[in-house]
Amino acid sequence: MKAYHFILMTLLASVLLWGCKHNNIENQLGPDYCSVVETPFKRNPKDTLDFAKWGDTLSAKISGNLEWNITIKGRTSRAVKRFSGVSADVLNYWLGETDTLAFFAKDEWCDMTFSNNCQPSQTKPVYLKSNPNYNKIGYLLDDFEGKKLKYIQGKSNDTVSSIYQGLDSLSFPAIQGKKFLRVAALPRNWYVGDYNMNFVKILPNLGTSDPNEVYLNFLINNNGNKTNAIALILKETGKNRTFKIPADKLNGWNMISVKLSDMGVVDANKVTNVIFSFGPSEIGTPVDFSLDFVIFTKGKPFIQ
Ligand SMILES: [Ca+2]
Repeated sequence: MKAYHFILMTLLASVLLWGCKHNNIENQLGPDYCSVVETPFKRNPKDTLDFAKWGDTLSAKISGNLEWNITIKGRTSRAVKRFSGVSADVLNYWLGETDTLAFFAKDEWCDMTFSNNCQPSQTKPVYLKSNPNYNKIGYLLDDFEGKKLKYIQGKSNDTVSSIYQGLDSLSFPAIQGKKFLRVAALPRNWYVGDYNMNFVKILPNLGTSDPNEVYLNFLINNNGNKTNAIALILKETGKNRTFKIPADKLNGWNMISVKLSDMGVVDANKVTNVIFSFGPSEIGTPVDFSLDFVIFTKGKPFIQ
């Protein structure tokens, strides 16, 4: 009986101890335990954000390694960017990236919200004094802003006159800035022409030459035309690396991101040209598409 009592008491004690411990854990997760040590926005009280001279856009300190979230929403653009983490120190540098096909823009008011499990969320309005500097986010080849009307080199004389670039919105409004490249033609042949961007090397601009780390991103719109045939070509020391853009499946503006290694690139730093080559999918059918915001990014696509 004594042994039975001993075992029973031990079990009871274990259950009680586990219960106390369990309550302690619960208390640690509760609102009494965690608190905000340093108010969000205290170190950055300005309500104007200039990406040309950016610093930390939001900082806070919480009393433990707890989950936090920052959400930035553009009132005009409807662009959204979210950051999250688990830490006591929150120090966030926002460069103007977006998680959406909408882009943050100069002269826009945004609402920046900080939330965690400790306190009700806090929101601060922030005015964007400048456009994001995309060369801090990646390596921008072209966004067609500030460009003048220019013909693209075409093969057939009868099509060249109807190919143009840099026009304001037309019937297909821009979603990045105000301008984009539009190619429109009714060609006689399969091949209409190409738009060729040559540039200085990727490595000094992006900090890597690993093709597994480099993505090429671009906005493309088929302008409601299903008979575009567009290929993306990367020139890597004389070799052509080709990706067929699924132009017939596009709907409105789309962002396409391609990892360079998936195109067969061996050394990203040896890529010297990005070429968009275009024509009709059937002879006698039109070509009409728009292109914008061609940017290399490191480690991840521009929009994840
Ligand atoms: Ca643009």
